Formats: sequence, structure tokens, C-alpha cells
Amino acid sequence: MLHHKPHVIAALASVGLLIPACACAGDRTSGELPSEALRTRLAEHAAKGAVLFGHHDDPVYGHTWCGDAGRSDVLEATGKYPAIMSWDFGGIEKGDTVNLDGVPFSRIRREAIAHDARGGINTFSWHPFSPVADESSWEVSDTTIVRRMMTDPEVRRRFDEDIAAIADFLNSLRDAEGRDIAVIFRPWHEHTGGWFWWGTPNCTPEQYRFLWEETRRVMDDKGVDNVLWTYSPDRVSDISQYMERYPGDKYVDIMGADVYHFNGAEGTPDYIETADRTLGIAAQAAREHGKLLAFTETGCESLPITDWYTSILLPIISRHPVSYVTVWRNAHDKPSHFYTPWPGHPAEGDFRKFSEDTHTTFVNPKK
Ligand code: BMA
Repeated sequence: MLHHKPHVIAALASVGLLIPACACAGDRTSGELPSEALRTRLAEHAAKGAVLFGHHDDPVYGHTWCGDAGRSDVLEATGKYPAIMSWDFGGIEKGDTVNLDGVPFSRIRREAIAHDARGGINTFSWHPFSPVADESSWEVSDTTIVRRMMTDPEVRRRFDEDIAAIADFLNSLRDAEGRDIAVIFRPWHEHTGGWFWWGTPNCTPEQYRFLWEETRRVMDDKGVDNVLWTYSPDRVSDISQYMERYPGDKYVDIMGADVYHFNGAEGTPDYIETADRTLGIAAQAAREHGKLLAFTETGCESLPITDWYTSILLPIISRHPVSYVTVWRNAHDKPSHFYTPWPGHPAEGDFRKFSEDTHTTFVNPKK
């Protein structure tokens, strides 16, 4: 049985994150920065135990379609959009017009603005090509990339330009009234793993922290103030591993983690144990540092466990004071690479139940 979490409410109140009675979610009339309103809103969801549900690239392609307007596998399965739309900037730093998964940045901007207008929230990750020689994020044979970004003036100049491209995009996010739209940005993610060139085996803690410092410096120079910053390691064993490369409280608003469910039913005990452990550690860190908590990426590829959403994910997110949870994309060109059901998939009914549970939040399409 899921329940409200008094300890969470007390914890949020103690760091000043509970909204005053008069401030509604999305209220922008008080003169506060949109990012502060977003922080308040996320805190409110964590306190209520009404976790915002997110899906990567949700309205731009799905399991059997690509590029259509007005579609979403989540909408078609549940009647509602995810509350959080997740996007990726990978490729923007090369001047590409489409990201690494083929989504035009102009479409991402349009969809992000539309999602804000329907009451949703947008989060951005970044799988960059390196400023050294355009190596993909997964190119880990060269472990000098981050060092060169730090010490080679020409590479560093290119890195600054890469960040500036993201800053320009973020600065262009305005609603119909011309107000800034606040979003979540989650750079340098999963660094406790070894698969990205900024991962633990591929750079030093000092070099990793430089990535955050430089990213923030350029964003600040460009006047970006509509962002909540998220720190999201992959699975960890203990809090010292979680904090080893933490860039510092002034760089981070939300602490989270990425943990996936591998190996179908056989992998269930491992997933539950790892997700509970890692989120427990992230929650402790968030509490100690006065930050929000999120389950920044998860999912069970292909959903071979048809009640995964209600029997596995829902209990996990109910045990930790997460403000949101995001699952990865439903690729249109890789038949087994999907994380939400679509109409006709055997997990559809269970996913609908998950979407109707009082402990999850989706958003209604605009009438
Ligand atoms: C991975 C996979 C890839 C994709 C990348 C960035 O998890 O989905 O196919 O290119 O994320 O979105």
C-alpha cells in the first residue's frame, strides 16, 4: 500500500522547499524566476508523493512511427501525455540541425514550448561529440579528452562554443507571452560508469568537476537563468562513490541517479536492490545538501514483464522522495528498444493503471 510521506514533507520544509499556500504550480505572477517556480513545483510533487512521469523523445517518434504531429505512444496508451518530456542536445555542439537520434532541434524547441503550454516540464540531457575531434560520447579509447578540454586553449575555446550553442537554445525557450520557460538540464550524466569519455575510468575527479565548472561559467556568461541543474550518476555502492565527483552545491539543484532493469524477470531482484540502494544514497545526499531528488533515467527494455510499471517501478518510486522519474525512448528504428508500451502491447493495461495511480502524475492533452 502506497502512502504519503511525512518524513519527506518535513525534510522539504526544513530546506525551504515547500510552497506557500498561495503559490500554485506554474504560477509566474509573483516576480520570482521561472526556475524557482519550477523548483517549488517539483518539491510539491515529491512532498505529495505524486511523482511526475517522464519519457524521452515522447512526442516526436514512437515504436512504429516517426515525425508525425500530435502523436505519442504514452498518449495513445493512457490518454495522457507524460508530465516530463526528456530531450537530448547531442549534436547541437557540431552545428547539426538534428540531434544524434535524428530529431530536429527546431522540432524539440516547438515541442518543449507546446509541452510547457499544456502544463508539462522539459528536461534535457547531452550526449556531446567531444571538442577534441568530434569523438562520440561513447568513444572511450582516448582517455585524454577531458584533460585536453581543460588544458589545450584551442580545444577549450571549442568547448566554450559548444556550451554557448546550448545556452542559445535555452535562451530561446519562451512561452506565448514571451516569458522564459524553465527547464531541467542534466549534463555529464552516468559518470560513475565507464562508457562515456567523462566516466570515472576516463578522467580524474578534478577533470570531471572542470566540465561542470566550465559549463556553468559559460551558461552564466550567456545569461542563462531558466535552468535547474541535475547531477545524475549511474548506480553506486555507497555515498562516497556518489559524492566523489560531485561538483558542489552551487552547481546542482537536483540530485538523482540512472538505474536500468536488465535481464528481464531474472534481473528483477538485482534491479530492485540496486535502484533502492542507489536512490537511498541519492536521497541521503539530497537531504544533506538541501536538494531535490529524482529518478533521472530508468526502464526495462521491451517490457517483457507486463506488470513492470505497477509491480516494480511504482513500489520503488513510492519508497523514495523522488519528484520525477524518466524512462528512455521508444525508438522507431530498433524494434526491441522501447521503454513504454503502445496500443496493443501486452503491458498497455498495466501502464494505464500506473498512469491512473494517485502516486503518479501525467498531463492531459490541451482541449
Ligand atoms: C541510448 C540509446 C541510443 C541513443 C542514446 C542517446 O540509451 O537509446 O540509441 O542514441 O541513448 O539518446
